[in-house]
Amino acid sequence: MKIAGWGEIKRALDEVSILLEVVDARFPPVTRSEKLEDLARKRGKSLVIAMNKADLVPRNVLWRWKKEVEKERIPTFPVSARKRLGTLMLRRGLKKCAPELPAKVLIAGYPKVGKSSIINVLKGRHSASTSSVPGSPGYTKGYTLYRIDRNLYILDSPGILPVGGSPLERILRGAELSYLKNPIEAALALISTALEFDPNVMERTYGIEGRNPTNMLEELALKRGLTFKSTKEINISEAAKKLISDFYRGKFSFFMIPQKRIYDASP
Ligand SMILES: Nc1nc2c(ncn2[C@@H]2O[C@H](COP(=O)(O)OP(=O)(O)O)[C@@H](O)[C@H]2O)c(=O)[nH]1
Ligand SMILES: [Mg+2]
Repeated sequence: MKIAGWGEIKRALDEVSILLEVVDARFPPVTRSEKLEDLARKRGKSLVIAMNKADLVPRNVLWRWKKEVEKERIPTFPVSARKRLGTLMLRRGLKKCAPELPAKVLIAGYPKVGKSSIINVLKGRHSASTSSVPGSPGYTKGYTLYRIDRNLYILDSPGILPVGGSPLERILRGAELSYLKNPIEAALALISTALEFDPNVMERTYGIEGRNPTNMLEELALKRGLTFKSTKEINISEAAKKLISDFYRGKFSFFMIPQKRIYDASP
């Protein structure tokens, strides 16, 4: 998928009155983009956060995150596009934040947070099919404007936010596997952070016990028969990729809790 340039995002922001930032409810602080939020703020746009994948986080933790983010006076809505939960509240919240109606909203966020899924739920089965933005001069090519109802329109960007940060942050932000320079380092960071928030996650997912991420990754390679053909030595790099792709598919999952040391921001 194409990476959106910041210039393109700025032009899209100029077309709307609200930015709907979609974050992952399991890792709200890591999946917020400070740069994106700053751009909206500087342009005087309202910011609303949707914490998607709320089905993967216990309700009390969701409410604690919501309270935490709302300390910054940012309206925050836990939603689950998959379970169709919270989307009515989100729709109402967006209209409440609108300086005038009908309102246009730019939806943005890191890859795989569920932007497309949210649009699908919001526009509903019976709504008109998607249309390209008609030749209005300011619009960036490839953007699609969805009509949610007579007072609400959502603008979707064809590109994804550039993913940066530490190897762990890149994974939590949904970077493509091929963009990870060192999958082993990234997988080890993922395991140790996951264990910190959920000591049983490796046992539950793979039946692997222990506390040492390196040993656990080796055991995963052994269990899955991931070895080099020639030498029969275990292939840790393949085990790392397997773990990361399991994480992307939701097979390996955990969530963060406010106030605990949030994550290891190692380079
Ligand atoms: N568990 C869960 N998974 C979701 C939810 N919303 C989206 N997903 C999954 O997350 C992945 C990325 O979703 P997508 O809408 O394509 O994300 P986008 O890249 O931000 O547009 C897909 O596999 C979805 O099925 C949700 O509310 N809960
Ligand atoms: Mg999408």
